[in-house]
Amino acid sequence: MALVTDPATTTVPPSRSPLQGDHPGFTEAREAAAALARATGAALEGPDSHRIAVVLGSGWGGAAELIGETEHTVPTSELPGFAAPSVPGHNPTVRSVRLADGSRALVFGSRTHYYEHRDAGAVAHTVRTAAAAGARAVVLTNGCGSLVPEWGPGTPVLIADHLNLTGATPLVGAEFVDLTDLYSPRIREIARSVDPDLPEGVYVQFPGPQYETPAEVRYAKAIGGDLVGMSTALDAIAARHAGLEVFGISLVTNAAAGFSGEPLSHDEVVQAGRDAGPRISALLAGIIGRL
Ligand code: 8IG
Repeated sequence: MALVTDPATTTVPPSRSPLQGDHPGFTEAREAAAALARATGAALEGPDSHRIAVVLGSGWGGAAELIGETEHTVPTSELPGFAAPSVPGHNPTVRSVRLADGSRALVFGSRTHYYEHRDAGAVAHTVRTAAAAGARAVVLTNGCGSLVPEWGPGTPVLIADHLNLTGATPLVGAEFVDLTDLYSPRIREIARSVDPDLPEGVYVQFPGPQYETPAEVRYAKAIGGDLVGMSTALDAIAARHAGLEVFGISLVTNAAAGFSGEPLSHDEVVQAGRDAGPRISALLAGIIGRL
């Protein structure tokens, strides 16, 4: 059978203006974007809207300062629809940042993870809010485990594709969203113009919150994975569905279970992020500056 998508059943083309159509989560995202516009003085479309959104994952927290000048910091608790975060070290604010060219970006200090509420709709709210706020592209960052021995802690890796092993989706009903080239080849090229040595790999999202067993890590490797984590794939699906161009970049914070002979700890993850912080912050700022 040929792997060709029938246009008649493809309701969502890969590129369209953000947040078109009806979806249960879109209404609340529009409300959150309106509240964000009030809090930041931004428009919801056009040159004074937030044209890019960035989601900071584990290890990426230091990047916000280098991306641009923070003009407003809004706790997500003041915006409709954001679940209260439950991860130590995660910062539940969204910043309105002025980029060097005068345009505006939204920088989310944390994300909602699937494992927090077992609700992919809660995960999707961040990127849907970004789309409703006028963003055209979203930069998804995360900390992850590595299945590639050469990619040790502190290595940034471009996400080329993903395997969604959560069994979940932020989509509801017959929403046939194309995920070919989900992770924008255009923006990956821009990233490599900032750092030509950036490797790229396939990110595997497990549901979490437990880390993998060594057997699950071997399985992830056998089916084509390079990185393991607990985020990003669901966010990316929701972002594409919302009409955003998606870019994903991981920071390896640990060798995946069974690769290093050491048990995994959250402290190790936090420390690897601290050590790599200055370098990956500069990298991220460089990429965003060229978008
Ligand atoms: I940071 O090794 C971080 N997040 N599933 N496995 C999974 N998630 C992670 C890991 C890891 N490291």
